[in-house]
Amino acid sequence: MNFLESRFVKEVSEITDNMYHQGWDERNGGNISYMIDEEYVREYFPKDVFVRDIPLGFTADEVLRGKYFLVTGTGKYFKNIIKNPEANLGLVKISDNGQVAHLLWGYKDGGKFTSEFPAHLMSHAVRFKANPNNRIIMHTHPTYTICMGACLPADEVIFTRKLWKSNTEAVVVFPEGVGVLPCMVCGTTEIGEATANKMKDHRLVTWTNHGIYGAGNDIDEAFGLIETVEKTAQIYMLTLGHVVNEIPDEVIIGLAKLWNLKMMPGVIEEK
Ligand code: 2HA
Ligand code: ZN
Repeated sequence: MNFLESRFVKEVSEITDNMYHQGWDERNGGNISYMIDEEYVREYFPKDVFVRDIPLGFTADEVLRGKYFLVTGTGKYFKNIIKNPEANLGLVKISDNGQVAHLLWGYKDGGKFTSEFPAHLMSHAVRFKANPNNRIIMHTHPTYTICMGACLPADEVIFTRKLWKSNTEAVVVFPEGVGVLPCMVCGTTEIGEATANKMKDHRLVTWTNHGIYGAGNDIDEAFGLIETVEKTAQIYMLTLGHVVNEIPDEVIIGLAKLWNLKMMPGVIEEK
């Protein structure tokens, strides 16, 4: 079977096309990594034959060694993936020493994985330990989320509270709240470590003045988390300075009780 026709390539091509059309992924903005179980890889690659090796530039966590990832390429545009997945995506296997990505498929024009691969792999390791079903790390630049981060202190309790108070869906979709990082240099192992540290408690982490990371068991979960933050941030920004009806704390607590959710502590005072 041809990997180009796999559901994995199809899913990533379709969601990146969707995200581009949301206006979130200008130029080469955004990146996705999809951990694919070996049993599925074997349906397309009966044995490992590597096209070339690409150094990671850091040492991947032990839980990721020998694992396979379908990853967007550095400098590649989300809008082009659906037209030419083989040039814009790559399937890599993390080496046994955690220092190399063995390329099995893709990056056809000599490219390599996204510059944010450290943040992706470090986040995968943390989410995988918290939840062995996690498969997706997704990064994008949603406009209203970036606007909202610019209008608030870089504080996850404040950011989460504003989201929960603006849209009744928010606490239901992300009861654990949203992690917030201050503005930092991206593409580095430092921002990767900081992101992964937040991913211990959150499936969502914003990078102030830059964008957001989402994690999930599948593309729908990661995308659904991000689109709910973005929709809520849009509501927040469009009503900023005009709000008459803010969601009362009692309703947020009521929603969490109704759905049996554990809320991020310190955001809403329980009475
Ligand atoms: O890949 O989004 O954060 C382009 C970016 C960098
Ligand atoms: Zn980015």
